[in-house]
Amino acid sequence: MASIASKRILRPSIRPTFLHLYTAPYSGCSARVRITAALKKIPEKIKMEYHTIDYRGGEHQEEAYKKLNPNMSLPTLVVEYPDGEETRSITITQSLAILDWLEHWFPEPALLPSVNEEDPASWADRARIWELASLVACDIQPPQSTRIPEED
Ligand SMILES: N[C@@H](CCC(=O)N[C@@H](CS)C(=O)NCC(=O)O)C(=O)O
Repeated sequence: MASIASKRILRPSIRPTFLHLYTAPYSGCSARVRITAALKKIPEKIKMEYHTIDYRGGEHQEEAYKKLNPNMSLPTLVVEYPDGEETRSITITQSLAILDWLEHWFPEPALLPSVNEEDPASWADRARIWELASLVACDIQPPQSTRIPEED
């Protein structure tokens, strides 16, 4: 009798095939994604194209970019993957979400220390990285953004 496992229809594995990273030279949020891509040597592992947006010239507020990222912020990552004969894509905004996606698909070298359940110091180490990343991305950078109007 055939086992249940042998009856399972396995899909061919779907993997990302092309990354488009939209960044700007003076954007710190973009820089952390570019630095991560360089650290993980991602352009050597997958086709990748960098698209430089003229942030100071307001290109991130133009319709073409707004369609990609309605928040009109940088960075944005577009991931292409095959689906049968078609090429589909997903779009990821927010630098920390992009870093998390890159960490999953390109785990080496790791951005986050792994947690050893026997070792509370390792719990703290991983949390510390999230604290620092959140401090910059959520507490420090937003007030500096030109998207937030200055008080009169
Ligand atoms: N929390 C967002 C912040 C994105 C953000 O504010 N990016 C800046 C550049 S560092 C931006 O695009 N600002 C647009 C503007 O000021 O109009 C992230 O981490 O991606």
